[in-house]
Amino acid sequence: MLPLFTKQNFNRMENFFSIKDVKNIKKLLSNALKVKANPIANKELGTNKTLGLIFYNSSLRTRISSQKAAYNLGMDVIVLNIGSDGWELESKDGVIMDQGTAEHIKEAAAVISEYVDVIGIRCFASLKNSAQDYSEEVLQNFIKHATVPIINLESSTLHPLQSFADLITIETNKTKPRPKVVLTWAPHPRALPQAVANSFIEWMKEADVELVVTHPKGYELAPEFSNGITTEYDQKKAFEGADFIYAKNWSSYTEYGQILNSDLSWCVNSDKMSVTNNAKFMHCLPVRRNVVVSDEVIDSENSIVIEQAGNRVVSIQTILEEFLKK
Ligand code: SN0
Repeated sequence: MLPLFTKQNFNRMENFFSIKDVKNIKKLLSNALKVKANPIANKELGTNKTLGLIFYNSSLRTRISSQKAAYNLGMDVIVLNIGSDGWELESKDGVIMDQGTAEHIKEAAAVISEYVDVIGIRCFASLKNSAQDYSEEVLQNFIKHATVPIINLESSTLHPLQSFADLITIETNKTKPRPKVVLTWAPHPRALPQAVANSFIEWMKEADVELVVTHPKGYELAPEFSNGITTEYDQKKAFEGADFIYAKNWSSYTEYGQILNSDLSWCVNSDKMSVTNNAKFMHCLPVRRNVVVSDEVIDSENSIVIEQAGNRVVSIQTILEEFLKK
């Protein structure tokens, strides 16, 4: 069976792995605002086309927003939860497969491409080996062996659909042409990936914003993301005059995957918000209340986390349209 369309047919975008796949970010953002204004304007675009969603890890927003976006475009959706429903997949080349993995990504990616027209994949960082995580073995293998476009639903080091939704949220909430956006590290009981923070920085570097990143010492991100950014180690000082506060925990990159600090004084609270320019509060969710952010802040009028999550439909729908438009 031939896929309805193959990667070679696209002159716009081959895959959506990172912001680097976007040819024109301004145009993509303007397309997103159109999708947001009228989500069902292109109800026929995806007729007889299928989106496949593959999850190695848990998901609430990504899973549901991707399905909703596909339905807005008239697409069908097939979901596979690797681990619980599928075979454990091998991602390394040349291994003797006599252990846990039953199938290689080489066959899996090619076979899934026979059934669906676009594949979305979520596979978090292991947080055990930085070289392995930062090589993006799983997503890159899918890109190599699939014959249809691949969409990153959060890989080891990136979460571009989240960052694109964040950009849309900032664009539609800003009250000045060049807002001050602060990405603040916050504590967390578990070691989490750097993906959301890495991607957010990558997208904000391309946006018309003043970006400041604040975190305790030891939480510096990988140089490919942190190079050229403004870092302020004093969290409250970083918050001064901010228009947007974006909170997110990540584990250490330099002491890879470690929790170096669980100091609750980094929790975003009203006292810190009081030095901002009446900043909006953002977080990608899921969020640990009263660890990452106080109830008072997340329940305040300045919190836009729900609208931000709503924009996840807009971001993936805009990307799906890129692939569906001939
Ligand atoms: C993920 C992360 O990358 O930080 C997904 C965010 C979109 N977050 C978590 O795994 C949080 C889980 C927890 O236990 O709070």
